[in-house]
Amino acid sequence: MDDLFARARRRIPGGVNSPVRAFGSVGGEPFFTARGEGAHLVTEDGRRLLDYVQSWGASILGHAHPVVVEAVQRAAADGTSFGTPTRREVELAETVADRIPSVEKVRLVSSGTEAAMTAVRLARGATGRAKLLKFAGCYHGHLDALLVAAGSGVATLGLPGSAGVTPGAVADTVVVPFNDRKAVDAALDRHPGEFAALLVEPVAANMGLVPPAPGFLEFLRERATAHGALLVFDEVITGFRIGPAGAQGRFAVAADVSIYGKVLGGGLPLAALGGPAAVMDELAPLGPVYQAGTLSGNPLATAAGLAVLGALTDDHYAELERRATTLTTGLAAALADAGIAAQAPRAFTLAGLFFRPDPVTDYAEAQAADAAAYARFFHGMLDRGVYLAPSAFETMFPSLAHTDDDIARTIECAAEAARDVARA
Ligand code: KE4
Repeated sequence: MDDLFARARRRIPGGVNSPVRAFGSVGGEPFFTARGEGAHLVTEDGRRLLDYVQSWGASILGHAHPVVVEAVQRAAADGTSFGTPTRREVELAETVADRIPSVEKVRLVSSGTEAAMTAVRLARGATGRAKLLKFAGCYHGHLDALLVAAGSGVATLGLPGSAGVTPGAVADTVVVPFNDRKAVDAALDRHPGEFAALLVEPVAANMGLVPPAPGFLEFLRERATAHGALLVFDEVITGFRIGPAGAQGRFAVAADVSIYGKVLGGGLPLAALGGPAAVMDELAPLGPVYQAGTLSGNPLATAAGLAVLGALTDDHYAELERRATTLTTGLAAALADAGIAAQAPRAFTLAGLFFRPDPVTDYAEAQAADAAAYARFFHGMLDRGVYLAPSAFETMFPSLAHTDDDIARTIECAAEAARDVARA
């Protein structure tokens, strides 16, 4: 078989089109996927892997689900992009607004980064303020202003931020620890009246999985209102994933601007930001905050997104939560039985894994977890046909295609892989 990775490295930096795919923090070379089948990936070298990455959370029904494939095939037959308004953009915006009480209007874009970048500019334009408060370990895409103490690929590669991000680009970005109320108050008090936005992943999933402490989101809601800043929930992962109305539904906390992606696009390049009309109407062409995109609201992506949202019922979320519970309970037991200090947190339908003796509440604690043990466990599982994220700073996404047998097999593999880790 031709060496795809060697060819890739000759023509693509690092051989990948997104750094976290490169296996940099777990070692070894990435496999190449030929196709997806429900809960599985089929690799170019013929392996069939049980996939808990599910395109980093973009797939919730499982890969190549018929309703998505048929919707995209039908849409493609009519053309791939028009650069004009289309019916499905209206239908998708209406669907999001119907499900998220705080969202009256929606702007569709092509990636989570683009949605976050637009949300930052919108918050600054709407408030006339410059400062941004973000949380260490949260990741909002690779926009300059938020590439400080970011999670996901930035954390995976151990980068302080990124070369090319100028001090000026982050001069107005204040970073505090997740779940740290005192640090939030200190930042707000240090810069009274200057914050345009408080940005947060309502359930942090890019430093590993770290749920908000009880009352933390309500605290951020109250402080944002008190200080005249917009509360921006980055729900690219949690949106339509942890419940029908994402984190805002689960925690009953309304954001001023909400960011969506992944599930919303059904695996196609689509993301969105939404909020009250009074805020969203600041966006061009109505308002002075410019934003644009050739492929925004792409007809194939809106077809996929509508197909996925149309297929999801409340019962499906209950089922996903049951599977995540079985998975995390089983993983915790398997690792404990092998005498390994590990945590397997769950946030509704999301599952996490940290190699450390006690629960993780912020980025510093996530960074203190045993990344080498994670890497050994990752390979032990991959060798047994189970694909976890190739980074300790990500999350597991059981899909509706993962059967009880799949999860039982995962736990069996974990017990064996845990013994490998213990022996190392
Ligand atoms: P994209 O620009 O990658 O579509 O979305 C950026 C983004 C924004 N907000 C949150 C909460 C996110 O998790 C992401 C992207 N997630 C990572 C994985 N956790 C993408 C994987 C990658 O970078 O390849």
